[in-house]
Amino acid sequence: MPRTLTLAIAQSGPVQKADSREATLDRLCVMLRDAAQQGADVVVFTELALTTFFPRWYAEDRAEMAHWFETAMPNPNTQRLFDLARELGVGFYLGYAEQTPQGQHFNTSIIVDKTGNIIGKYRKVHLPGHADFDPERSFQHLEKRYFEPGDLGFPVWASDGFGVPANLGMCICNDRRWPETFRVMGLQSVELIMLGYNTPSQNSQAADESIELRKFHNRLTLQAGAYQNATFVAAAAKCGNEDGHHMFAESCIVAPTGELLAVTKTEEDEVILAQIDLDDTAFGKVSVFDFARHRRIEHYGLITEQTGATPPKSI
Ligand code: ING
Repeated sequence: MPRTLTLAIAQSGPVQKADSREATLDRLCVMLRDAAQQGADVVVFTELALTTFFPRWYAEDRAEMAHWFETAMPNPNTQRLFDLARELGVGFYLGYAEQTPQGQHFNTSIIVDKTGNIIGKYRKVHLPGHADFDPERSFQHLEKRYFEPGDLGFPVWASDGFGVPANLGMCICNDRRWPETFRVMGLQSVELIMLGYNTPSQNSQAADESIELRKFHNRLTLQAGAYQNATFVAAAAKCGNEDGHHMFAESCIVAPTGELLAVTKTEEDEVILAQIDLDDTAFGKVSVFDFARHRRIEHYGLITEQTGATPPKSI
């Protein structure tokens, strides 16, 4: 019995610093409705989908950034997204800035099933950039200033919350650059990894790095992660020009073979869809990436024994 799903990406165009949460929520609801009308079972929104990418802005006092964070989820502003999704019978992935009751701050995402229940939560583990103002950079990337590293690991949920039994995983943006992200979920038999990203078109430390190279790195990481773990990957960008800072798009849905199934064409709010069969993840998991048969963990110790690279042993 095939396990088909209609998977949608809801790519967000730019969200300006001055844009209200309400206006941004309106845009997400429009895309949710559009995706549902095209038959979507699940919609993947982006990283920090409710606000501008505020880690580009420096604040000496972190308390000045508090208004970018959600202290509850759902909350009075986002409840209507949950209600609409339940009414339309669509599940979704949503990225947002989380402030916990204990006062911790995370770059967070959730999976919500078709009845509006939160299946799972993920907190971004790999925080790029820096914690202090860096005058050497052409722009700031202060995720290490405003967020703590995620403390939930890389869970995978066995759920039929999207209408068919599926092993669901999540990550966020920079996580996709680290193969460990995908492999830890691959070792939990993940079949669909959802993520959002806000990726600047420029390298703040290397002005000569082309946007084409940065877009290549995006596809490379997503396609490799999908192929090497025999899983679907769905990645939703926030893109376009936010207050003079450009981020590229190319949101995409990747097959377990690593092939691109759908890619966005604009740098605006855009919905793309693909009909997928989660059973298509099975062949890779029992052949080239049959981990139990092929992996040799006795040789992998360095991956978790050390954090940074060390010089090679001298012969
Ligand atoms: N953004 C970027 C990303 O990982 C980045 C930061 C870009 C890091 C390019 C390294 C190279 O896509 C976020 N939000 O992580």
